[in-house]
Amino acid sequence: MNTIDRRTFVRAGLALAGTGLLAGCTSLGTGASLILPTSPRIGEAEARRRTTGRTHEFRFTAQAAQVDLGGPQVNTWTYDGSVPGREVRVRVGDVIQAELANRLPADTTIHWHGLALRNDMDGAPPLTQDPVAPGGSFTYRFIADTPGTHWLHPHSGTQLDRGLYAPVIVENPADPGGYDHDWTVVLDDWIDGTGTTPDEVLTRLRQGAGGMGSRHGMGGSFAPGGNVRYPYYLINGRVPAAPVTFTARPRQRARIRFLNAASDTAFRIALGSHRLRITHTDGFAVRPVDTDTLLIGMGERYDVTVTLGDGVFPLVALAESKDATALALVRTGGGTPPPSSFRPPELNGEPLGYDRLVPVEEVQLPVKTPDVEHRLDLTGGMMSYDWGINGLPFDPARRLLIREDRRVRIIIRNRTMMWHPLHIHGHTFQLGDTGPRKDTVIVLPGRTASCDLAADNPGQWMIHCHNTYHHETGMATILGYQT
Ligand SMILES: [Cu+2]
Repeated sequence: MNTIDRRTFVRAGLALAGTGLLAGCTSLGTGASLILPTSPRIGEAEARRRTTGRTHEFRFTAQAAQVDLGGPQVNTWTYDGSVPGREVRVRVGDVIQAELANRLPADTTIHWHGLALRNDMDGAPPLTQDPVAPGGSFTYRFIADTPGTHWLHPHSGTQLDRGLYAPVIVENPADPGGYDHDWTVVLDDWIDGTGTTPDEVLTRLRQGAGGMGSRHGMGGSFAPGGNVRYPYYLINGRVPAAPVTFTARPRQRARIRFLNAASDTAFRIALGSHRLRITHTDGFAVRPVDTDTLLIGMGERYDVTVTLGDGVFPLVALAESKDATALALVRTGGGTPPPSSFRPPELNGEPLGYDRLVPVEEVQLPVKTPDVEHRLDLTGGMMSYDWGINGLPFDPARRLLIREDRRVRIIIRNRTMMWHPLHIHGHTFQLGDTGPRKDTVIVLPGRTASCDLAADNPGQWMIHCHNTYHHETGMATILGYQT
């Protein structure tokens, strides 16, 4: 177990709060009293969660390993030697007990992305726990009461851009079902072990334009969707030359859970000769809507159902503005797979916008005037690589202060030339008045996203861009409950 006293980091935070060094319009006053991860309020919130009482035990060993991507062999960091890591699958209300053993040469933790779980299990060091040191371990234990397609990954440096990620499926018995297969499709952009580590990518990005055009260069064009050119794009850890194949029978229905685990790449998705019926985003049900293609930002998830034709079909994820694809195959009959670079015409359709997603009634936040409003301007640029919020890089002493049981509105304005998938920990929000419930939202350049949430999960929570490199260089802040 962790040898460092948990209170060390908590005291450090309190000490800062008393110094008056805090800056910014929403910083802590000297009198502010935060609900910390060690507060009894965290356990009280957990006691209010509905549980089945069933516990599922998992063990994740974070370790270096050589991984076969379907041809390319890469040395990288993994959970238990595989990319993606083993899928966690439980039912809503079950208890997840997961031991993380750290055999990496660096501190790490597990963040449970999409789960509105108890604050001290959120895995965001040093805010919610001390990092787990090399050779150390930490056991996560919490009620998983957020149904849907979620995932887990570290929350340290650029580790997410290695092979450290795994799906977390929280099944909902109330889902209508009506499908024969349940497939998970994990998208990723890959560079680690190909001659450049994610840490080196970060260094070059920080060097700005001077670092561009070098080996595995940062894309010279200012593509709004991402700037790192990756050698490979993967579905379930495989390059297009050696795709995973999902098998079924014609006319069967499949539920496909898409999850974008990439660090700097949005993907446009299509299944050749099929329409996708979207049923959920970020775990929350929407009124079913059909589309040829959808765009999925880093950290986002979409569940779709498809009624399968007869033959072999390419499931293609086009790396947005990067002119490269990831591939899987769906096979229900005979036939020759298309070439690995094939792009189904469905990709040329208009990707479905958030405005066409309507949450089902059960997941809609009741209409309420917000008690508090926070404005987050996303700032910075590609050249200076100075990503931040309200013109400032991340400062652990700064908080967006809120109180329990209030309705909170967070207005995110993108003042940059790139788009950013913003992720809020521990909560889900409703986009606008009637938009979908989500935990990660793409905010396009010059656009604004209004996110309403119920402050029902006390603690200290990260809000950040899910572009690993934007997050690491400063586009992050903290949503802080105070007493
Ligand atoms: Cu960003």
